[in-house]
Amino acid sequence: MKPLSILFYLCLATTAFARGADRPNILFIIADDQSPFDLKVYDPKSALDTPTLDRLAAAGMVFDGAYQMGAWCGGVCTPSRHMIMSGRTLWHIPDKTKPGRNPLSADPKFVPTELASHTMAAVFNEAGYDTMRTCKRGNSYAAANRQFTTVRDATKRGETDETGSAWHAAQVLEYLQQREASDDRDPFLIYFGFSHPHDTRMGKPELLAKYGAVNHGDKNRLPPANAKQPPLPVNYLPAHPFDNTDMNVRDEVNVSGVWKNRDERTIRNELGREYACSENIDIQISKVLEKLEAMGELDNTYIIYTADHGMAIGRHGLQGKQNLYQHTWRVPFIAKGPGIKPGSRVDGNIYLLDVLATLCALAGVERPETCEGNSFKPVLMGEKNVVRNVLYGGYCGGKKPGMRCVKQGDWKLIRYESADEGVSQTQLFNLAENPNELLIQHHDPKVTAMTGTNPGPHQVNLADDPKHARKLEEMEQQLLTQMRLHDDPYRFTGQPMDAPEPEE
Ligand SMILES: [Ca+2]
Ligand SMILES: [Ca+2]
Repeated sequence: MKPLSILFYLCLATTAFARGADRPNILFIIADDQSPFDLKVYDPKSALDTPTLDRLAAAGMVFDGAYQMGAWCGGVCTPSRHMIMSGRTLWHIPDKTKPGRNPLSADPKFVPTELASHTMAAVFNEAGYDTMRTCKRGNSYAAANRQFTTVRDATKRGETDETGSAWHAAQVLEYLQQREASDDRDPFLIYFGFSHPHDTRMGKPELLAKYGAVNHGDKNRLPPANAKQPPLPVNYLPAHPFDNTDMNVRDEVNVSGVWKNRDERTIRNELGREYACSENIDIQISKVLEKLEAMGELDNTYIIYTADHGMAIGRHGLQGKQNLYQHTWRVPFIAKGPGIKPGSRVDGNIYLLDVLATLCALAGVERPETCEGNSFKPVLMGEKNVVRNVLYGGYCGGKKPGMRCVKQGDWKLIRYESADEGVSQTQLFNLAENPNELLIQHHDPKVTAMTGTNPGPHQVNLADDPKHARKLEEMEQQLLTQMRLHDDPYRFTGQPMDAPEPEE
């Protein structure tokens, strides 16, 4: 290379470095325990008001196919947050306990040692980003969280600004204030997490009143009925029709305000509390977005809104997050930023574990070798609709092998099995025709009288319908393929115990 051209490249490099401020900022917002179907962008009939998220969706892209891959423990948050931080799949992540509840967690063939130094904040620190986080404590990935340069974590589920969601927003606002005061132009990555609407859902009084709910804490009585409460979900059931392998997990039996109750008053009150907490989150997000706008940094910031997993609260007779129905397996996912077409909507077929690879691609940062996710930047840029065709989910926080699901196109298979209890159930749904995964129990006149739904004859579990025997077989095969691909250490009855090389 001639001296002149070296000088030219040096100048270019210096310019690129000086223009570090042009690299996009990232604001990653994550709620704790929120079903996508709570939000108007996913259910226009929902009573929940989230004007900030509605505006974000109108200015950005809404994903109809965003999923979290699952959990090997009842605290679904824990593996979900490990997958987000590391970009690794369900059986390839560590656990906070030893021995890990993921049977592969101690095997370096599956889980790299020193993984934390290749997680989100470590990667962006290395690239010259300023990294900051606020979120709940506990059921998280502590070693990855510590990598953020600024950490303001605390669990805030109270009914006041100091003890609730406003506290998390205050941490971000203070951080931005300091950034402004010091004229810091480095790009930032802010992980803006909330502790709500995870229970205990202590709503603020004015928002509870709006949704007709009370912070119910008396196990010996039911909360008052109130016409302002959100209606029962369309797929509400008074009980789950069978043992799903983890019916006695804490979320199903011991959440304050719900416990084992599935009556209309309890469920509608709890939904009101969930909505009160979620609207408060929306209000807090608006403060941060306004601040970014006032600082002139909003347009150069990629904003992602999501949740660590969905939630049942009465849907299918369940209360918690320990299931693989769409309301719980899916997550809300909205993205806005440079190059993203306003008002766009895609399937995406993404997992939360794809976020790290995507943020790296958006920021022009090299992704760590340990990251297994697919970048969905091509989806954000309008070049593609999906990043994969088949989706896999697993849950085994209770009995083993537990629950698994697979989705391809409109078809979804869920299997439930507990060898000890003799549980063995299979569900097959066509989600285009039965998007709420209605079962025969949803057709009971006592149930339809409560929900006001009028299910069609085909809106049932199709697994035992001989017309769909071939589809069932195809989906069973697809499930096995996905279990092999992801090194799922368990097998269901009828599946070979082999361990072939993962397919390309
Ligand atoms: Ca959670
Ligand atoms: Ca800085």
